[in-house]
Amino acid sequence: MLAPNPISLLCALLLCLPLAVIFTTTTVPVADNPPPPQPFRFPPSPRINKTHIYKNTLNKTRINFHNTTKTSHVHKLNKTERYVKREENITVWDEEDESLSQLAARVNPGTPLGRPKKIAFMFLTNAPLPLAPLWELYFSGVPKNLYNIYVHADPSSRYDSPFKGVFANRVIRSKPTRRLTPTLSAAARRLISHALLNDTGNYMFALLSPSCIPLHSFNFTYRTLTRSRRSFIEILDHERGAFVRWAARGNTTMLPEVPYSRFRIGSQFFILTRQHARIIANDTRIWSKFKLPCNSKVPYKYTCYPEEHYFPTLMSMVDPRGCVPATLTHVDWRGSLGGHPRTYTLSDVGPELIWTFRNATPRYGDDGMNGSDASVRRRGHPFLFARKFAPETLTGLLEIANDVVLKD
Ligand SMILES: *[C@@H]1O[C@H](CO)[C@@H](O)[C@H](O)[C@H]1NC(C)=O
Ligand SMILES: *[C@@H]1O[C@H](CO)[C@@H](O)[C@H](O)[C@H]1NC(C)=O
Ligand SMILES: *[C@@H]1O[C@H](CO)[C@@H](O)[C@H](O)[C@H]1NC(C)=O
Ligand SMILES: *[C@@H]1O[C@H](CO)[C@@H](O)[C@H](O)[C@H]1NC(C)=O
Ligand SMILES: *[C@@H]1O[C@H](CO)[C@@H](O)[C@H](O)[C@H]1NC(C)=O
Ligand SMILES: *[C@@H]1O[C@H](CO)[C@@H](O)[C@H](O)[C@H]1NC(C)=O
Ligand SMILES: *[C@@H]1O[C@H](CO)[C@@H](O)[C@H](O)[C@H]1NC(C)=O
Ligand SMILES: *[C@@H]1O[C@H](CO)[C@@H](O)[C@H](O)[C@H]1NC(C)=O
Ligand SMILES: *[C@@H]1O[C@H](CO)[C@@H](O)[C@H](O)[C@H]1NC(C)=O
Ligand SMILES: CC(=O)N[C@H]1CO[C@H](CO)[C@@H](O)[C@@H]1O
Repeated sequence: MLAPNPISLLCALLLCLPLAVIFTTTTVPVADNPPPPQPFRFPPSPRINKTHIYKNTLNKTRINFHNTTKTSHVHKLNKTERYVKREENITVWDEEDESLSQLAARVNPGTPLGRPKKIAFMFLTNAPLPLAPLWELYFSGVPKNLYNIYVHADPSSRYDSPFKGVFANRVIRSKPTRRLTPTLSAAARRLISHALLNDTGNYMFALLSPSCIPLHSFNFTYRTLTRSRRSFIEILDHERGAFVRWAARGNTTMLPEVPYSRFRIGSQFFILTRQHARIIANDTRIWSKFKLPCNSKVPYKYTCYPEEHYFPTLMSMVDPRGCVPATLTHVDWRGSLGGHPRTYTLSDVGPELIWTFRNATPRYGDDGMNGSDASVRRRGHPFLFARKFAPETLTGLLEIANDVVLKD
């Protein structure tokens, strides 16, 4: 399944996409005593001139869409060669990423008063966005000052046509991404940094994949997110297999920054407040562990999903109460295969499927509260997105878009 056939978009799509959280609640023994949570506060923002560092980054992002896989066209590589090429050392996080990140950490923590808050839609992809026409409908007629779109597009993938419409010129400077490596979390951090630096109006930061669909109108989602002061990020403790995931880089490597008792697991697809986006951009301590490569031996090799570990662990350490510990991106892990959740095909698509997602309730994890808190009783947040939808579902989704998918 990992054979990197650049011709097959579907295959490319599957490759990038995540990843198994094993949703079972078996208790795992706690390894040690957790240190007290780190204090959570911002120093005053220094006045910085970001122009000279930031100016050049968005513009270098233009992907040479037709030339990226040139070598593989000239020499027809066999399967082994393609595999080796894919696995060549790829950059996880370099100095450029780090300076951008540090710059982003210093942006204003608040959005400007008197102007509407914006939602940053951050698409993490290694394929053209097959469901783009549905997203076009989603954004059509929406005032441009209510949202921004950012795309991280793996430059080693092939893109037959450039991103168009609302996605045109929204590709950030991107680097290769691979499953089972920290490159997916690095890409998400890169998106966060860009979104922080690009617009002080960005209030919520939603991570999406090319197989995600919206489940409500833009208006509904906008209202839900701009009224929240908390992030939506799944934070699960005591997941089955957590120890192996934690120990994937060696069973003492994460220490002392990330003791096993502080390790958390959750869906890659989060929606973060500006404050939390800034914390992630500023973090070097916890990232220094999660960006390390995993042990290439079984079983560690196949438990290397830092994008499902780094963000929940960091948020749980710095500000659990600032998080609703659930993802608002619906997914079905029943009958998952090879670390991939259920992928809906054209025959699955219909009004009932959308209604089922809307009636479902998120699974709430660990937010450092005891269950007696009022905010816990008020739970029952709506799913705003769902995955995974195969490219072929587009026609079915467009048919029901106006009457079901985008109608509240
Ligand atoms: C910021 O830096 C750029 C390039 O170094 C310079 O042209 C610009 O004048 C500076 N702006 C401020 C407000 O200092
Ligand atoms: C591909 O690259 C060549 C040079 O390497 C350039 O001349 C050509 O214009 C490029 N094609 C496209 C479509 O960018
Ligand atoms: C692929 O190419 C490599 C080196 O060119 C060669 O050693 C290997 O035997 C080839 N594999 C197959 C399956 O043809
Ligand atoms: C990848 O990096 C390792 C360690 O830095 C090195 O030993 C290896 O030769 C590199 N592989 C390639 C294909 O560059
Ligand atoms: C944000 O991105 C848009 C589109 O690339 C660009 O026009 C705008 O100048 C950027 N804003 C800043 C502050 O970089
Ligand atoms: C969104 O809501 C605004 C006012 O609340 C309305 O003017 C606009 O038509 C709505 N857009 C859609 C697509 O429903
Ligand atoms: C950690 O790894 C070492 C060597 O790989 C092993 O001997 C030890 O039992 C492991 N400890 C735990 C707690 O798994
Ligand atoms: C960034 O992290 C450093 C420690 O690594 C901390 O001293 C500083 O206050 C943080 N800044 C922000 C804006 O969170
Ligand atoms: C949760 O409950 C335990 C005992 O029931 C108590 O010691 C602890 O302080 C509580 N934690 C919070 C965050 O309220
Ligand atoms: C100097 C430069 O190349 N500017 C370009 C940066 O990117 C925007 C949008 O892609 C272009 O409009 C600018 O011309």
